[in-house]
Amino acid sequence: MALLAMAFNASAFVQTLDHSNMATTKTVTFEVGGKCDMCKTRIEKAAKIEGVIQVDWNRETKILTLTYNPSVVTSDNVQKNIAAAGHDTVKFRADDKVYSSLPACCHYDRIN
Ligand SMILES: [Cu+2]
Repeated sequence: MALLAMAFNASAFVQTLDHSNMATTKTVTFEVGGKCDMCKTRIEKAAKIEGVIQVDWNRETKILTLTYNPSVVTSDNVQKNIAAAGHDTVKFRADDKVYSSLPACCHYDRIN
């Protein structure tokens, strides 16, 4: 029983570290083209690559807030992955073919 409690506490501790160690995380914001809630899901899924801690895309402002570990991943890596999913970012333009294959409701105004 004591052993079980210890194992449980240990995993909770690791999780806390991931989110509170500010020295190793960086938060940036940048614009990402998108339109609806489907876009939000797609953008945030594409942004969640290794080293990304938290991601939130605001449908109204088109601003993505990204918290990541800069020793694992860069903002450019994340932006490239978002563009590959069909969404323009400030730095990378999505492939026209991928953009065209998005559902009609997702055809946002291109920003790049
Ligand atoms: Cu959409």
